[in-house]
Amino acid sequence: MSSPHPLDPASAQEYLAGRDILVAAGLLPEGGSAPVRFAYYGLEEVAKDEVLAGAAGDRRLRAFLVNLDTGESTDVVVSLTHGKVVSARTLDPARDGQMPILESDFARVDEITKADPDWRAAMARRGYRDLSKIRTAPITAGAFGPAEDDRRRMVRVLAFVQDSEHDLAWAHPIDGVAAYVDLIEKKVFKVTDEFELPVPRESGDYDDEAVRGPHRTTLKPIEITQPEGPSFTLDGFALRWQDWSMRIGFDAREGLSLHQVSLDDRPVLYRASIPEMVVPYGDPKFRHWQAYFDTGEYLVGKWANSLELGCDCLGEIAYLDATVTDDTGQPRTIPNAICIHEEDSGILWKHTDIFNGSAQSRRQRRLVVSYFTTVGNYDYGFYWYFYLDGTIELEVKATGVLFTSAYPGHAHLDGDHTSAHPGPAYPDGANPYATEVAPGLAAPFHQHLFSARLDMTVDGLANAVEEVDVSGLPIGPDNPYGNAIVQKVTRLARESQAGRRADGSRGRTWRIINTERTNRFARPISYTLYPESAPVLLADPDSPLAARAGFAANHLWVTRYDPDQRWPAGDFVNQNPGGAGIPVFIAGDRDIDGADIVLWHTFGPTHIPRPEDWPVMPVARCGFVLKPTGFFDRNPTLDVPPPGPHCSQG
Ligand SMILES: [Cu+2]
Repeated sequence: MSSPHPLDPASAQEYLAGRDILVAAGLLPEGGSAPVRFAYYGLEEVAKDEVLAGAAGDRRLRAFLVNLDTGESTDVVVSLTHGKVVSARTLDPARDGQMPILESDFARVDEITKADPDWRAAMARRGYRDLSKIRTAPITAGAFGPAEDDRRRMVRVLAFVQDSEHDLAWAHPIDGVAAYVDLIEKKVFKVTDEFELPVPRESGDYDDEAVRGPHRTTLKPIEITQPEGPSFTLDGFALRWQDWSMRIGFDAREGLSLHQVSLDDRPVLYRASIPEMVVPYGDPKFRHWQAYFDTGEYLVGKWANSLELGCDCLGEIAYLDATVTDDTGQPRTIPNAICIHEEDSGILWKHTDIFNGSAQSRRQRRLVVSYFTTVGNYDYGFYWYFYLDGTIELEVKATGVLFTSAYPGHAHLDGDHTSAHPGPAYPDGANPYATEVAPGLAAPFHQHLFSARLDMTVDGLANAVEEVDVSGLPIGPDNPYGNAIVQKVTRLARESQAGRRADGSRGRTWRIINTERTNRFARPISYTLYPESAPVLLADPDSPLAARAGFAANHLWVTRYDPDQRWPAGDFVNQNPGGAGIPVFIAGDRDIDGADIVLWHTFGPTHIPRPEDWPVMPVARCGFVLKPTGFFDRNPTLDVPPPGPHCSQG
């Protein structure tokens, strides 16, 4: 095995080698009776100090093992370098939570649910006796009590009807009923059946011409060509473009990661990724538990799409494959999972000077590193942009199909087999927690809250964060006409002070400064984080969900770098009782002024679905921007040539 760079993703050969070590250690019985499966398998990265010192480091893999018969869950780290198990810890589910959902859980849950007499009776009462048309959606359980439920490795199941092979099941939710499935006992241990609403009938099959209409014929071709090829180079996982350089990583849990992002050979980010996201739904009825941590519970990287040239990405594209594993730890390659390309991005700068007659125009360009993943009904694209002027942007594209329920008040939909008994659930015949998106079809209000982990190294390791607000000043002796504009700068000195909210009314930004290096104005070299000012977690701070999504209580957290602090909702998110992740990280209240620091940035939309989001949702964008702020001494793009000789006059 040729030796990889310490930050390269784990290879197929490495996964197999790690598997052999687990077998030899007796942790993975082969061909035997104990069905031990991998809920996660990925690279355990070498610590930063070793990487920066140029050490090869110990190449390690981490495996989350689950015994399907006993539920025993073991967190194992193996060293490939030394060919041995480094650590193995058995989880205490009541304290630690459960391992993530397995791929095979989807089929297992469907089988278990459909075999349950109570659930079948609930379906039959709604007119559904042919279970072959019913699709089950297993939803992670959270921790809502009672304790005897929380002790189980479990999911909750909602059901949909798929009328024909190509029908869109999400258009036909069977509302009011849920099955609670114990994945270890392999049985339904509870069915909640609270109300009945007609199953919405209108087709949502957007591939069906009868639904979408004929394709429009008025779009003329757009072709992107780069006759001399792209301006970037990719050497293994090392990417260079203009003054940017970085390494690309990929993990089954968090998906794409970027490492050692530098500009002009000056470091900016040691590591950037989106290690968690939560999608809490705001319907307090029987589905109050509906909230997915797509990363920690379902593993977004594992569901990465294979991208198609000309469909998903246009132009001169370089692709990287991703290697993940299946439940048995066997490697699986996702071809063309990561897309790298260059895009024109409109005007970079432009001016027509009224005095000297100069008329100049320059084109902005960006390097795009992206991937797309499908988690159940939703699809998410993660697009990192690097611009000529030093700007870094993350854009998340949310698309796919809304998660649906039934909307009350459409008794006329009551067809041949369903009767409406919403009872006290919706006394007014309206649902204040959802939008009606098709007749009798509801899309509950929800949030998509992402956590970006930004391990900053702005021109070096000694960094600090300043919160910068802008405001006017009242009329006074120094401001007689009341026009003054000032910045209020607050240094975040300790972790306890650094849980912060965005504030659009003050133009609030966070400046990551180097505490040792200054620019030609004797000001700190810095980068500024520009947040969007969307709501943070709307669930009550005393709610069971808020306890498990501590990171989502604020837009910003700043912690001192610790190689073990990787996951903002904790290492084991599924059925975690709460308090893990960020609340633990900041409990030591460490000094973050002039230190090696990590920013954790919460962002994402609160989604009030629109009728236009149905039956498939046009991309909704969210993200953040990082801009150099005194990192350079002037506009670093004066040397960008005009796009053509006719674009430069005077
Ligand atoms: Cu949404």
